[in-house]
Amino acid sequence: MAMASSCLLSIFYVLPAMAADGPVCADGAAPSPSMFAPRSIPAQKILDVSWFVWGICGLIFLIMAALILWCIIKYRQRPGDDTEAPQIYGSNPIELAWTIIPTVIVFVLFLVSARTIFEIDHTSPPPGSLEITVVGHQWWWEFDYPDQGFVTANELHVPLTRDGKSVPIYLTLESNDVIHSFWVPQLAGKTDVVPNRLNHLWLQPTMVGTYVGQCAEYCGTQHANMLITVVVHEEDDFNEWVTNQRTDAVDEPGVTEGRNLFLQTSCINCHRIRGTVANGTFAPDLTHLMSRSVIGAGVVANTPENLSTWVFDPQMIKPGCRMPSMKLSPEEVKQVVSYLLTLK
Ligand code: HEC
Ligand SMILES: [Cu+2]
Repeated sequence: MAMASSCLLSIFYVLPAMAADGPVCADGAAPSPSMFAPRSIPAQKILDVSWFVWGICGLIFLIMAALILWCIIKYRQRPGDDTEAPQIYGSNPIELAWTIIPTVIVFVLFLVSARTIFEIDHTSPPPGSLEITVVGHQWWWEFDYPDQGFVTANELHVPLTRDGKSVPIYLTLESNDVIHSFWVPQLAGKTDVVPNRLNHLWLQPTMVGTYVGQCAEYCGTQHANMLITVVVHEEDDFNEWVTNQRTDAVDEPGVTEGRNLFLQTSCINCHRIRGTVANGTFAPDLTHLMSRSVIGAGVVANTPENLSTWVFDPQMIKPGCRMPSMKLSPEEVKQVVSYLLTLK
């Protein structure tokens, strides 16, 4: 039942982040939040077991529907026949059959599901894995790369291979506030993100590309705009991305006013920009803001216009989000945004 409903969900999911001219997979397919197009080892295993369950359930359905139809037709009331049908009380062979056969079927389903669960559930990182901590916040995602020494938001970047070998990605999921759920259907099963608890998720992509997902546990007003983008890179591109993320923000010339405004406003209490005094951890790390394609966890594309609207009043774009309008004048917004645009 749970499996059937999640399949339906994934078919009907609509993601605002999926622009028609957006990124594509290595095989040319547009990102789709469908578990029927797996691009990762655990997602493939989940699909395999779900086909198996669909198959058995489908077969039961066909047999039962055929039997019912046959009974309806064969034993229908004929004209002129008013006699009562024979009343049969109890039949041991029938009772046994409809107890034993379903028990065997359920047992087989149990064994097959349990095997898949054990294959997918890693309580410790598989050898050679890249470890990343995912922190759910109302209503955005924080991605910490402890071994690489940086933090980013909303866009998870991972390599396909390392030294020619496929890399397992081992996520540790934690929440900063309420229960969220991390779900990128093409890459792995849905896993809840629970306060005061560490959950783990293994994914191992099989194809370069961009994958979409979203928070799958109702977590407040902006739950629907808590989207996830996962970018799977070739090894070299990933290393380049990491090298860039590790650097501190550079002081570009020409944006001193905007920079000072940012550093003198309470932006710095919530946001971090490495290499400056801005040290907040309440909100997304902005050190490499412009390396991301979306803002507000996918609510809009990361364009200068959207950034201006956001800095002027984020509530216009994402009502209820945890960033207040900072009451900057249009001139100040322009200056701050020209500074933000240098955070490559
Ligand atoms: C009270 C804390 C707080 C303050 C102060 C604050 N922000 Fe934010 N900001 C947030 C939160 C929380 C988010 C994430 C909102 C979401 O996606 O739901 C955010 C998101 C952003 C984003 C989008 C980042 C991304 O990757 O999605 C930008 C840009 C931004 N803030 C700029 C600013 C600027 C500029 C200032 C100062 C003028 C500022 N913020 C002040 C809390 C704050
Ligand atoms: Cu959520």
